[in-house]
Amino acid sequence: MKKEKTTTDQPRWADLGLSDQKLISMYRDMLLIRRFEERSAQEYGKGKIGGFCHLYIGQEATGVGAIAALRDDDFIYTAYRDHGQALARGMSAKECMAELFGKVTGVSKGIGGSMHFYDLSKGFMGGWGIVGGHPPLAAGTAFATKYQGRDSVTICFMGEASTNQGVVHETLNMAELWRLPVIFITENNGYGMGTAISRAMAGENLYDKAAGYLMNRGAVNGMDVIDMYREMKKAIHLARTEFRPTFLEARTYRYRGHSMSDPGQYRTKEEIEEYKKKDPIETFAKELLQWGVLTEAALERMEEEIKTEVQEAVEFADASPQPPLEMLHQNVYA
Ligand SMILES: Cc1ncc(C[n+]2csc(CCOP(=O)(O)OP(=O)(O)O)c2C)c(N)n1
Repeated sequence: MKKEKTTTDQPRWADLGLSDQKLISMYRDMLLIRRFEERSAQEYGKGKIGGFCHLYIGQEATGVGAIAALRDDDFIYTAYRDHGQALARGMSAKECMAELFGKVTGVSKGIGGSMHFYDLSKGFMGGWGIVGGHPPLAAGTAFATKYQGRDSVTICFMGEASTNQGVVHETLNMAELWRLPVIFITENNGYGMGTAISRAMAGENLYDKAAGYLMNRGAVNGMDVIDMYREMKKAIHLARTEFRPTFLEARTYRYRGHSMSDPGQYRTKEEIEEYKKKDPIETFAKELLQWGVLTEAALERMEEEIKTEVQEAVEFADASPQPPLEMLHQNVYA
């Protein structure tokens, strides 16, 4: 039922200055990611997509809420579960699907594939496959922008398992010591491949790991796009105005396997169903309807538009050429 907007009864985002248009675009981004990824799974099954393919389904609010809080001149690093964040940053469904298909029209010219989306023009610095390998690069970019006297911020998504890597700790230490404008967003989806975090990590709260470096830190509900946006706005403000880094633990969940070849024997169907009850897209749709930001008809229209967008992306990817043979020797060091 639609709620009347009164001064005493306000949506929980009332203090964030989010226009209806922005709220709708955040919702649309999450829905596009979900439909894009569902279709990617189908195309993988048909053999159109090869190699690794890690889906983001369930985690959409984390990427969208964080990226919606950025400026165009900010930078993003992420791990291999990168399709959703690329779409949230405005990389087109066509170019993203073409990359998955290994085609030259893809975001990385078809030579990166699922784990290595990249677009410098959007400050999207990849798509990295080595667990814990990219946080030092993100700190490097933050160092560079500070050195250049710019007020850009760099954000770095990583999985919770990466925080067991020594290099991540070296990076946290230096980020705090050097006051770098970087935000480490650890997407705690509960599992590193088939290993539950409780079996691999000492301690209760992941964000405690940043305590040793006295870094600004905390946890956020990563299944909630508004909570994510709110916490990111605070962290971005600190980074932009005071060069203070933040370690944010986004508590989320992935519905699908670690990658396409995961039998999923390490968790129960019941557990997955419990999380689906808190689905970030469905819960946000309900709220937007309640507050009259969207109507049922608008939601249906959006669903149709996205269906077409994803279908056109697949057709584009399918019809695009493979990278030419001469590219084999380009962009290699030796
Ligand atoms: C240094 C390194 N060790 C092991 C692997 C193999 N590996 C790939 S993904 C993964 C699990 C990482 O889990 P997490 O960081 O929590 O990210 P999630 O998959 O949950 O998004 C592992 C161990 C790797 N890619 N790099």
